[in-house]
Amino acid sequence: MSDEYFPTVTKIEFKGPKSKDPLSFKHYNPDEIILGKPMREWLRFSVCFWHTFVGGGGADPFGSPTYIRDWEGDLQGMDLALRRIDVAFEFFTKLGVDYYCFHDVDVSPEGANIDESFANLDAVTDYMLEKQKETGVKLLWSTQNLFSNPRYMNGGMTNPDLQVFCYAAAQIQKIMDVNHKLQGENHVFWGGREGYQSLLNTKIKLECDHMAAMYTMVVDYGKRKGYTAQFLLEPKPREPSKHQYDYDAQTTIAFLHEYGLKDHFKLNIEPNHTTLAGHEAVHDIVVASEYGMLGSIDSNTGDTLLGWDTDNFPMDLAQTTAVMAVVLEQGGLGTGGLNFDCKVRRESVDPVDLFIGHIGAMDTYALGLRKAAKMKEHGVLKSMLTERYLSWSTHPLGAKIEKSEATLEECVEYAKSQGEPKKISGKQELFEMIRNGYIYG
Ligand code: XUL
Ligand code: CO
Repeated sequence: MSDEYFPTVTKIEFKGPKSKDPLSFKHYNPDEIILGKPMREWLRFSVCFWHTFVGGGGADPFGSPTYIRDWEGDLQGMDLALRRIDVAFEFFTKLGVDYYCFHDVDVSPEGANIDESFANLDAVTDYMLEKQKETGVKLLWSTQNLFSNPRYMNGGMTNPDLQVFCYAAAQIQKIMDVNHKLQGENHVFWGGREGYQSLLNTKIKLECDHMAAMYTMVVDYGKRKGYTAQFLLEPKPREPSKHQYDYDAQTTIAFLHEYGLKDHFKLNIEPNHTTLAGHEAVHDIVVASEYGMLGSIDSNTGDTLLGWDTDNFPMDLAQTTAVMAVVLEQGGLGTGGLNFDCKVRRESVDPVDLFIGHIGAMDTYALGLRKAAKMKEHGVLKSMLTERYLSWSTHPLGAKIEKSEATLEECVEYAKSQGEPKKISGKQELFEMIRNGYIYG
């Protein structure tokens, strides 16, 4: 085996929109300045470890793994784990991303007991720290997997069994320590099994109380240890649970308010989770941003004909433009980023397909950024939106209502003084036409 795992791929370069080379960027030019910041800073791309280097190898409920990954050979346990780290850092470097993300169990094998699992994680993450220093690639976030091991079949933080809850606490505390060592910029909580399969055997409020209690302990431990990573909750309405408590952005924000946790958390929004919740793909990104809670994005897309979380690479320019418009409007993602929580299709078996998927998606986001920047510079859509709500700022009663200082009587008096409201067009088609002019023009 050569000492490179992707010997046919060299560093991916920006070659401009006319390039026909699939292993080149047509739109992503990392150091080009757009609206005052380099593209790489607006976009903060990250590769996820799980789908890219572990996953099920392309297995689905109807068939076995398909991917060709010769670097794995017959390796097992720690040998396989360390090999994957080498492969991953070669991939990050050749692709030219600044960040990556992982779950504890993605990068190191679980041992016979907690201590053995933690020792494995320590050893692998020590090696990851070396690779980070050698390559300059940084950790966007890490997270604890509280859903794959059978012990978590009834949930982690919301498990009816106290012993499992405490096991989850151990895993969370350990990943906090590891994340701190690797200078992770965020820490994600995704609760795939924090929900239920049947109302008959579930106490919903008690389970949510327990989950909130865990987060309160997490915040407290973080304070005591000088933990600087931003905590992020990742909403998803279902899959694998029938119902997941962090259903969508609004539900999750309400949960954080209810338990007094709002100031310690933001959200990591995944558009394919948003569509599973019955919203259009960018809905939760907009909601989270408007409430000042958009921390990071697991950028991917679903398939309109399949109802589940297919984690396709985002290749739709209208969608990436809409996402980047929100990111520009809030001045960037702060410590967050655009993490590709995506997998190549089961039929895309070649290692090089991993590059193609990421390059295609990075270019789609980069072009989306360029289009969104033009939209923002011209400001046409924004002024149309402002105009739609103008009545609220042109009459003093509007401001009074917004400050909760008005009475119902004042509203009635105003309604009577004005007579029947005029019909005012919502102009949706005009908004769409103008938006299309930027995307396809
Ligand atoms: C699952 C999902 C997770 C989280 C991290 O749908 O998105 O991979 O991003 O646990
Ligand atoms: Co995700």
